[in-house]
Amino acid sequence: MRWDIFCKVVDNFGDIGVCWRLARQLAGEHGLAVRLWVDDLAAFRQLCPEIRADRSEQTAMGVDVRRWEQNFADAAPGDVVVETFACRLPDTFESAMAQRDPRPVWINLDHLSAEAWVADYHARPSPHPRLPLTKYFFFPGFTEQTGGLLRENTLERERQSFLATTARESARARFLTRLGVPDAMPFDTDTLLVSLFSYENAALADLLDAWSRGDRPVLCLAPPARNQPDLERFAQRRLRVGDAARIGRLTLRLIPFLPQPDYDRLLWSCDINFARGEDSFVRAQWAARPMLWHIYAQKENAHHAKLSAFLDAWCAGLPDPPAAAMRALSFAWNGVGPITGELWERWRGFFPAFHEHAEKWQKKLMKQQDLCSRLMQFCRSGL
Ligand code: TRH
Repeated sequence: MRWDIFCKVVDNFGDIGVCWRLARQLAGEHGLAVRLWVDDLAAFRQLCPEIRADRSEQTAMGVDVRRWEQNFADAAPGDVVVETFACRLPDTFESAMAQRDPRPVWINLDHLSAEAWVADYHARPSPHPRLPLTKYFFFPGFTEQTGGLLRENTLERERQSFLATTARESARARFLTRLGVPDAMPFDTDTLLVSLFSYENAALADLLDAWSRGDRPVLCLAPPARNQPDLERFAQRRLRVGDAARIGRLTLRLIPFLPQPDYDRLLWSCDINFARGEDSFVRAQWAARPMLWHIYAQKENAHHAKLSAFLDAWCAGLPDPPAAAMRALSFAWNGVGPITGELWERWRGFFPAFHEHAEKWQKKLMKQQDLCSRLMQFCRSGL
């Protein structure tokens, strides 16, 4: 089968993050011919440094990567066409799809949510207003009734072998050294290693303050992100990649923005991960560590219901006190109420319970079929 995936980078890295992961998996694990159309190769290059932003055609990791130009040149559609996040295909391409025999299976890969309505809308058809084409809405999700989550089939094996030893010469130690994190050694101290990837966040100063005053040292590794002005305001200095600032018991270190597979290694290495958006949020769950989610803000606080639905799912099976602490800190991190030192300490007090629960949650999700396999099954049934 030949697949076409269309990616419009609206903002940030989530659009290309998801598309690139899907494309790589379809090509690498399933041996499919995948053509990935991307309108912003500079953003793509951040996640995959081998991408050349000046090339209109190139191959990366077995994927045929094309720049999606405004004036879209004619191209013959493949057997499956994946439009991502309602990015709207070029008119000429839609016409070519309608003329193809057989017509391609047309999918819109939508956003991830744990809300209950997702199961009802998943895999629903939507006829084209003019052309003899039907688009199917494919919704990622956390249950068997949805499209599932992106997960490579070697992911857990790689994570396990990465964490196999805790000695200085372990893969984790080598990785952190390569990142230029000397202060992460040795690992036998009680320092909490935290990764921080978020949007600008008014609660960040309160959180950093709680860390700097806490009774346990915190080493926070932050790749460049929209929260950098917040970090610099707190550190009272400019921060460049490689810089570290010490404030009380907190060490704040700016690390480079990593290629996608290395970002997984960072998540596997840390005790707590702050993730955001969609793809990093899912990867933090595969890392099986306690995690806090900075959700992408939507109009009229629509994201609050989305956050709540996820917390309901994640906290199921946790006793009430840690579940309440998780909800309180998660909402405060997303702008509902301040983060106080007391709130943070209460959350941290449940850290062992969260760790155990994050492992259970990961195992439970692992038992489900991954998104790529569900998508392929769905498309095969329509061909
Ligand atoms: O970047 P995000 O906020 O992206 C999105 C977009 O805003 C999108 O429009 C919106 O719809 C969606 O959020 C909800 O967050 P996300 O989804 O986590 O994407 C980040 C990607 O960047 C992910 O694939 C992981 C990757 N990444 C790296 O490869 N290296 C890094 O160092 C880091 C920090 C992230």
